[in-house]
Amino acid sequence: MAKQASQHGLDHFQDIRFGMFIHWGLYSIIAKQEWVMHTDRIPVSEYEKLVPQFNPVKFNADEWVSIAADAGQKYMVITSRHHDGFSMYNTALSDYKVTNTPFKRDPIQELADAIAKRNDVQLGFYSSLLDWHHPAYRFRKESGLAWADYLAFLHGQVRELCTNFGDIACVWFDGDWPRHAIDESNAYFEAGGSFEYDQLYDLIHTLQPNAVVINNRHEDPLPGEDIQGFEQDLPGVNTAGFNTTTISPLPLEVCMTINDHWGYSAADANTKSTRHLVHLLVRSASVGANYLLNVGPTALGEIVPTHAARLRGVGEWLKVNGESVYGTRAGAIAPTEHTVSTRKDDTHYLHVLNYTSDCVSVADMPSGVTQARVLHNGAPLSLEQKDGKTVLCIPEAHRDAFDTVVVLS
Ligand code: JFZ
Repeated sequence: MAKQASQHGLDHFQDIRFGMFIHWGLYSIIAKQEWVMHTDRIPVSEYEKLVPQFNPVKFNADEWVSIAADAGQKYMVITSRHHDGFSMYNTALSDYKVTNTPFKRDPIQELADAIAKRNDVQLGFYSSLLDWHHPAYRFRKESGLAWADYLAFLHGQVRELCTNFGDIACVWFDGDWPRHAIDESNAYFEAGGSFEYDQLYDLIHTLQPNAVVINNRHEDPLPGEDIQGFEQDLPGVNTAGFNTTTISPLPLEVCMTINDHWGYSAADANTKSTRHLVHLLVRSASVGANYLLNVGPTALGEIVPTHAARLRGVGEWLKVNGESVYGTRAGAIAPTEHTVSTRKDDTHYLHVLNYTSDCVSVADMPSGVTQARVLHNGAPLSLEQKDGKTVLCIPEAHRDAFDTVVVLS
């Protein structure tokens, strides 16, 4: 039976509610998202030619961490190694890594150092279960390596991530698909192979008792998985087509792109508006989910300025209204078309996201609520009873452009 994260770690992870996801790697050079090696059928030997080109001279760990902090994001989950198999830190277990590029530096170590200087952001790691580069994963037959060699690599890297960078927030796994290895004639074959999750998760829970384990499997959580993750959709919504899982009683996390791709995509200008991002964050919080919002930095090491600006916009809203997000749990007031709610013990936060008229009515006002005030300016609002519902009218002058929070106590 696999261990779980500590209760403190689980509570803390839910309290922090908002994180920055970072997809960054060799693929950022091609600027056509993180799957480009696969989608453009680039052979390993060709893809390796990106190594001498990787030199993100504009990378500044303090700047990335301060963008996250300004956005109100309390954790950063960065790709330690994505499906392309390239390690973005100075792993001892592979030469295919960032410190062997012209950049030479270890950006993840630098992020850990930048984070250690402050107390408002934590580091977490994305780890790919599949690996298009590792010979024991892909070129099983001709390499003479066995599945056990890949497992030793994967588990060994997770041990490094849990040992070398101080206290971490989470390990975020991805890529648990049936293994398609490649044989001598470059043909795919189904190759099987268990990731030995019990051991892998135990390793994390032993080395980092407060860190939570997430595996983006889109299936019911396994023992040792602390958080149930949803990708590109709110829990219970399935626009992406792959979010058919039932919602478990575990704490939840929603991850989303800020535009339409994870890894840097030069052609993608479809950035979500600040208002929409605030809505997605509070809609996540209202169902008890963290919101992990992705950015794909450029090959030069910059978070795209438009993305940084949107994030800072969310942070401006949170500076005033953060009380209605951090430390809250799923709302007790049922969502309507224009409102959702969050809750902290006996205090309920009604988030008015859209106005079609001046008043909103609440059909299921929790008993004991006698007072209402606008969070951002303290203005008292009256609670009128009408047709068995509680009606709240919010004068225009008291509204927030993104989400007017009404504190009910
Ligand atoms: C995965 C990755 O492949 C992708 O590159 C990115 O890192 C994202 C966060 O996660 O995408 C997935 C993973 C699982 C499914 C679909 C997309 N799934 O199970 O349907």
